[in-house]
Amino acid sequence: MNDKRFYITTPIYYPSGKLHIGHAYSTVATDAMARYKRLCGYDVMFLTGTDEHGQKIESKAKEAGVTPQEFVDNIVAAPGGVLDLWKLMNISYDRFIRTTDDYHVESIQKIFRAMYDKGDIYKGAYKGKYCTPCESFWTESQLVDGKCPDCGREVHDAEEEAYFFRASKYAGRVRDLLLNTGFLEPRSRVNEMVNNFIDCEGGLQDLCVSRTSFTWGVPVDFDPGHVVYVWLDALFNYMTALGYQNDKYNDLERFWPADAHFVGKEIVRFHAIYWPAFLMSMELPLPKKVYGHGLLNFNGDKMSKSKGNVVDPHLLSERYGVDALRFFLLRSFPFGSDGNFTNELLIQTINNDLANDLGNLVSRTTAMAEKYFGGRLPEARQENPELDGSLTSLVSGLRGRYEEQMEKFQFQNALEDIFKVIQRANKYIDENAPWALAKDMDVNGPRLAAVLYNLLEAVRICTVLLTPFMPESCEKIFAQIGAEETARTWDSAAQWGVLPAAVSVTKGENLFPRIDMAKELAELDAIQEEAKKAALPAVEIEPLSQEQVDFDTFCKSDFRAVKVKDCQNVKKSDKLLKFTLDDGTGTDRQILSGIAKWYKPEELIGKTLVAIVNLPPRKMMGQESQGMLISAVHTERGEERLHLLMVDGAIPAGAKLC
Ligand code: ME8
Repeated sequence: MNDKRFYITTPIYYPSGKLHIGHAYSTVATDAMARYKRLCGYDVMFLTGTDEHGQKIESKAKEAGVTPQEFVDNIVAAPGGVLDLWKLMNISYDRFIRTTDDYHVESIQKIFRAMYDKGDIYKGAYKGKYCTPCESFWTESQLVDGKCPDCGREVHDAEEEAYFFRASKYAGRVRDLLLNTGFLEPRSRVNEMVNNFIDCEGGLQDLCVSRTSFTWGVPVDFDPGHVVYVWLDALFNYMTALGYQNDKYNDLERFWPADAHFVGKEIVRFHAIYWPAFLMSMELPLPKKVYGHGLLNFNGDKMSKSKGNVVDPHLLSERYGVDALRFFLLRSFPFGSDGNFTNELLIQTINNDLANDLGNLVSRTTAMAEKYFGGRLPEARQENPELDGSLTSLVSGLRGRYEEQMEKFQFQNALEDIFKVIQRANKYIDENAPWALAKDMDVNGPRLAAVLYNLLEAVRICTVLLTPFMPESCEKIFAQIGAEETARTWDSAAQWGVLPAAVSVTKGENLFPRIDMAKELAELDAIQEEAKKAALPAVEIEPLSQEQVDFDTFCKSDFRAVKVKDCQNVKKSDKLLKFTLDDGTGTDRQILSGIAKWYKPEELIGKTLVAIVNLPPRKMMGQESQGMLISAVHTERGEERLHLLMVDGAIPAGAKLC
């Protein structure tokens, strides 16, 4: 059996809505790492999944009028859901766990009981704020302006019976783990964790690990009414998915402890403090590393559904191809820091790196091999150490440099090393001017063959190393440059001259077409605008007035049915319409109304409207308005809407409305 093993995980996603590009970021990075390790010959276990319990899911399901299980099934397994997205993005996970899977639920119950039996979980009271209408507990810090973050109403002090985990007991060991080992990376996150949560006033607090105010969770089997806190439930997925406390799988011995948990920086706290403390309590080996990657913002702003600025990985994959998107995510942002996603950066990266550098190199090389040698290089080659050395020496150290960066999860640097070679190879074409050599094939044929062979070798080695990032495109490149299986391996990436001397080359499709930046940006902006609008409330109405009006005052307002005899636009005004109205008195009444945005004059002639007729007359654009037409106003997806109040034509002009 292969004794090189590697276990890597992504966070398991909270299926409360559609996944966005930030979610895809963790998973694409984990996938690249898993593929890299497989390339290096490791037996890899790559785990991902979904974290399906908790109050938020319960209330979202309620809003949607479905059961929580139906709600999560719809997001995880339905078309366009999480499983589909990972398939689309070529995520090569080996196992997918859902925390609602029976085996996981049973395992969590056993773990909870074991911690309780050991005395590490005890019963106490959870003190917090309570919102009665929402039946929700909140901590002080969750409140918005001291009010319920869900409904905005007053909250009051309350206590809920709850189980607590003795995190405080493990504070010293966790502190030591963080400060004195390489457990948490990047190192910059270590001090933040220690200072804020362990060395803070009061030290590391015990953690509330059960709730009674909702039911969508793993039930505590020895105390009905309690469900297990969602983070305890979720974190243990990394072990239950290997068979810990269940018979479903039997991979613990082989894969635990995990080699790396990739997680976004905002959930480092759970992975770097509570997760090791739980494992210490269960006397289990600790994972080797937690890596807290940065978050992606959009145009400098946090991505959020309510702002309508979440970037949709389905849409981008469709427009640019999955590989281009995967590549962009890992090429453009250093993994440990936050990144600012912009459409310009995306298109620029695709155009510069993929279309200009890599795409050009592959298409120029294969096109020349076809043009000058009919696709098959002659074996007679004439090397020129002076001219070839700068390319071959750069290529020969590439695998080592790449490996060093990949082992540190520095994907951006690993790609940078590859692209230095690609750029060098493009320069090598210009320096050697194959088109000039081709003018006299009798003399220069062997030299030209050497130039093209060297280029193919450079492309091959870069492609082997790019495979974890762009698996499909690399397959296509291998096919174009005639690289068989043996020329696609990790070992072959450290060897020069693996392609056969008489290699066969076929120029294929253009792998990365250039994108017209201006046109594309305009289209993306339009899509973005639509998304923003869609995120706004469908209908917004003005809150009801709190101020009361006494009956007599109200009765003074004289509302009448008025029939439109004529209606015209007012010169020099794009807002006003001028109405000539029959108000039943026999004398025409003129009213001006700022509704030109919503109505064309001819639509209104003959209609019966409602007007208040005893307002003092006022001048608008030099013309007198004798009253006001009544209309209904509201906002729809951020846009103001107006409808004139129209009444049945059977109501005679002048009829009083009261
Ligand atoms: O946190 N940029 O689930 P989740 C980069 N269920 N990464 C982002 C991101 C962004 N804008 N937004 C989210 C959870 N992520 C828990 C995990 S693990 C036992 C339980 C990342 O769906 C986020 O940091 O809210 C996290 O790593 C992952 O997406 C899942 O987030």
